[in-house]
Amino acid sequence: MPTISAEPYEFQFDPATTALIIIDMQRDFLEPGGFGELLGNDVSQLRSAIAPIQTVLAAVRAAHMLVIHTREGHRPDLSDLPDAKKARGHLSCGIGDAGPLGRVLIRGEYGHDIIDELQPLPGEPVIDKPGKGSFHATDLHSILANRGIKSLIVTGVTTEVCVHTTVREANDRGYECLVLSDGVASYFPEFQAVGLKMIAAQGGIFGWVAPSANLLTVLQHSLV
Ligand code: TIU
Repeated sequence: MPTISAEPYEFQFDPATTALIIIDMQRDFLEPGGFGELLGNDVSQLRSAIAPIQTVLAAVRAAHMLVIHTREGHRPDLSDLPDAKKARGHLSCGIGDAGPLGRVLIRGEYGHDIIDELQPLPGEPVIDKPGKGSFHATDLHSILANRGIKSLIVTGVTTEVCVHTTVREANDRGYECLVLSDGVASYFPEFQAVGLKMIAAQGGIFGWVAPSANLLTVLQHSLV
């Protein structure tokens, strides 16, 4: 079984039962004018995750492993948008409103889609999720179960919001999660650091953490 050097101890996985999940690498979070910037964030903070995810994505595709993409967003009629989420932050331009990248966080809009660098290939499932977690109100668990997936390699944004929520949901559903420390990013450097610590602390209370290089070394060897 391939074994990756990780915190708090080695992560063992079978590529046939492991999926890469790329969480919410959308223009709305990474590009100026999107939801992330409208919330008051410096969106340039998230760009560090792009290159590591690109490299991992290529290696995982070459290993014929399952790749899952997620996008946070809502139906154009806002029927899946809780009042509490719409109201949060008292934004003058918030979810559903017309913004520089189209209607903010709305499915089908330019800002809602995945950044050019990480566009899905045909056949790779894209999970449209209304919440922060990737399991809530989606068919992700069903798709993973039907493919016999037991472990997740987790990347995307933001570390302490959608990545954490998804890892916590996955952990309670019995998945083993390896979070790639350079493949996730936060608008807040201190949240990035402590968010990663919180996953691997207490013997791996939510999962494992490792830099993408540790995964790449193992994938390259297991392909030879
Ligand atoms: N605001 C923030 O940090 N994140 C989100 O709203 N969504 C995700 O993390 N995808």
